Amino acid sequence: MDHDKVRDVDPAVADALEGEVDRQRETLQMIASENHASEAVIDAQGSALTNKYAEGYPGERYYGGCEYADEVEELAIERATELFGADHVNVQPHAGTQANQAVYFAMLEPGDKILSLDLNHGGHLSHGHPANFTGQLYEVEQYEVDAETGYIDYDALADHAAEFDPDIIVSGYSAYPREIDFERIQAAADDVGAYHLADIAHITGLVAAGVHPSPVGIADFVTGSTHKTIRAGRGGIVMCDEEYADDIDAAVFPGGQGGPLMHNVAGKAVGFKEALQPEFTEYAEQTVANAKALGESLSENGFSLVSEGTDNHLVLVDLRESHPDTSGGDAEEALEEAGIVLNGNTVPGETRSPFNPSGIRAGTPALTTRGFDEDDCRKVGDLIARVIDAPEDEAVIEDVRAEVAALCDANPLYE
Ligand code: DSN
Repeated sequence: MDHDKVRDVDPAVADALEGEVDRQRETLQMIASENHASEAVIDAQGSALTNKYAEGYPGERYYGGCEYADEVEELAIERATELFGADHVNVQPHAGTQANQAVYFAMLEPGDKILSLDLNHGGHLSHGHPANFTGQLYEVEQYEVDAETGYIDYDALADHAAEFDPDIIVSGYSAYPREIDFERIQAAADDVGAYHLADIAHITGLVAAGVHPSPVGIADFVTGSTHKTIRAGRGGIVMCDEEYADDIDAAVFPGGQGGPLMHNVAGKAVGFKEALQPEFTEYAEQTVANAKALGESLSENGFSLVSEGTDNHLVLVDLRESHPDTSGGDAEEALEEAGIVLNGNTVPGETRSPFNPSGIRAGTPALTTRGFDEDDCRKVGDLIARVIDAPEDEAVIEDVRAEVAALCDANPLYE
């Protein structure tokens, strides 16, 4: 993967782009929301469609010259429809947050009520955080995971909904390692006449592959990102029943966005085609098996996992008991030095600042893309433990970095 044409014009940017490819090749990408898109997806995203304005929808654009933009968007829609089985799919949102924004803009008025999971318990900024437009435009209350088990307490959620009477309940999370029972959340929404938005950003690929139950056909609205567990390049999607299709389309464009990023829509089309292949199901199954193996290894090394394990692509480690003097930020920094890239993360009952929280979140989507299996992920768990047990020991860091390099060499990327 070279950047010769960039280099001819701008060597400084070419150096940075090539440095980034090497960084991804030579270190372990374990940020749970990241993955490695195929070169085909990257090629589509780097195409001449970046030049094209195509405001509107296929066959109804506000600009001429949209025949190929139409073709690409229709393919993306067709493939997403086949993957997820939704009545209606809009593939234009620039990201998951813009997909959520479209649902709120279509269905809510300012001041309406959102019930969603607290950020420290695994929620997302766009679900009502005060720093986000959702926290500023709407009245927000938040549910939590059970303090003992780390699982969503569906009865408490239903009680909270009965008390708060929200206009919309948001399910789907950014740092929740367990299967989500969309039917129970739908039942809580039905009881109070609220809409249900299932934001499957993290598990889009697992849902597409049938490895996690789908909210499509249960929740009123399903939003997702296209670059996490599904490898269709950066972006978002919204799905809904036909009855909401026009409202959602109008809320995406012109409601919240101008011209769609057609090069990214092309990436989505290619990535969705890849996800329709039988190998993608194997990939999604392996991603979950790898996360379970990673979790087991970390537990055996004395770490405490929120909910004691995982059903999906990520584990959330609470460092407070096992390593009270090491914050998630300290752990993130030492691990990065050793070639293991993940993020410090807040945990339920967080006692530190979100800038330097008490946990780390680790995911297996990217490792699985480059061919890691359960044995490799157990080994990665051991390496993480060695670093966090001695975050300031340069000899340990150096030794782990060499082992990371060997794992990377054995599982090459972008050859
Ligand atoms: N920033 C993403 C994550 O890391 O989970 C969510 O948008």
